[in-house]
Amino acid sequence: MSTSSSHHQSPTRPFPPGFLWGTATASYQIEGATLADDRGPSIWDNFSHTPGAVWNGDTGDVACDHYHRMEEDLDLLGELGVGAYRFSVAWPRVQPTGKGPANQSGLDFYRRLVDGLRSRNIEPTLTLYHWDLPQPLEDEGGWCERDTAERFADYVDLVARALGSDVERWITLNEPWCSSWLGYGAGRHAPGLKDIGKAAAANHHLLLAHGLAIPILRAAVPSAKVGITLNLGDHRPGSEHELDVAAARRADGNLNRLFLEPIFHGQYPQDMLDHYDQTQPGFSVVREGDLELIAQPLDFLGVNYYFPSTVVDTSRATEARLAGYVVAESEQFPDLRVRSLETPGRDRTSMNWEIAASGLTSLLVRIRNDYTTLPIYITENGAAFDDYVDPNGRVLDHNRVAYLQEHISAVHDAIDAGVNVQGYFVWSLLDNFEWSFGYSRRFGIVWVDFPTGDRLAKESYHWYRDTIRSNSVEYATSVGSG
Ligand code: IFM
Repeated sequence: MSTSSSHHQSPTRPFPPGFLWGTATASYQIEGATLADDRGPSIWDNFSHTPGAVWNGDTGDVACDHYHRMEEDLDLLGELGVGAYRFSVAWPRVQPTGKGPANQSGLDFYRRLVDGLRSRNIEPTLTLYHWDLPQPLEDEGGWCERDTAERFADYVDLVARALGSDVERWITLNEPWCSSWLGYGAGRHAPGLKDIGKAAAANHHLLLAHGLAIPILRAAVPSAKVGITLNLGDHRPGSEHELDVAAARRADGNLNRLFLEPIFHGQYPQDMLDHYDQTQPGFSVVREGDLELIAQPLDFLGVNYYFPSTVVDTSRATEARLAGYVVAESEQFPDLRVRSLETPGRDRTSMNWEIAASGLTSLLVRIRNDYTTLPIYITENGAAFDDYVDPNGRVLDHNRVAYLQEHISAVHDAIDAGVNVQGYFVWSLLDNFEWSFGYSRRFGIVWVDFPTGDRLAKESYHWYRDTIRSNSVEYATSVGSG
């Protein structure tokens, strides 16, 4: 592509040798073929077919049809030159009802994918759960029930035995905060419940599932590198007022500390336990010994970062408006008396997420200072923009290139500060099903023409290929890094 060389004229910052570059996707968002080869229904099939749940009534029925176009997608990865590819396995392909023996044709699909990656020298990074819970398990209470964690452990055993040492890195869960708090608390994700007590119970049972899976993975695949991927954020108070500082602490407690503290310190944060004390079942589902399971040693931490948040206490919304902010409802934290602020004029993505790469650096430094010195992989980072194919048949997504450059540079800042970051995965390889936003938000570095499924590499794909080749990034000087 003609534009690619011009990106590398400014001074560059080399990454350590062996730094792992990758891209990420997830099963329900790209595969389609939801009825193929005896796959069972998942909570996202049900939810997306519920009128009003997803923008435009979009579903994952066809998605990017990756199930049938895997070879083409493998070639895109090969030409990109990534060292690793992060994908997820759909539990209902492996166990159509969430229980019982493996469905061999489901496992065969992932075997072909793993072999296709290895033959291109791309390390498979496998996420075991990226939100597509088998619907029959939800019918029995889903993540509110302890039994679902036990069922997850059985499923992990089947996948680990089938794919074993051909998979380098294993990620137990993707973003358990979304599964629990968006799925059972805010009702914005499957299964669409709005029950804070259930969300808290789901939070714990997801972490328990992670804890139960670790020894199973280690037994089945002694060489396995095991980790978990969390979506973490950087919460800033909108003012120095004590109520706003406390609101930022509550948001941080819910999104970050409810996951980081049990995993790395073997305990739930007391302020959050106090906050959810009256909700039922809430954290009363925690049993003796659970936290020891959850806090078992890991080999790495996966961090997904997209945007920072500025928040105030609900009672201080008027003051925030007077200070020039736009005050938004905070659907993410329905019970926390928190409002999100938007600073007019700040660059935002088409998700309306503020662009501020410095939040990634400060988050990584904080993880190192407060939680762990384990290797960190940025298992997702990227941006949705209103892309289009221009009359010359190209997608010139300069805004995505700028976003990626700033954030990769922010990763470099963290490495310079001594944080042990060993890899970075762009979300996403392909435009795909963006959950409740359907196909209206494009995160890919490859354009997908829905519904024909044709792929077209965007400018950001070529830019990322050059970045991987040079193992370096330009100094970020542009907007949005404040
Ligand atoms: O598309 C999602 C992904 O499934 C999980 N992390 C955030 C992405 C963008 O919203």
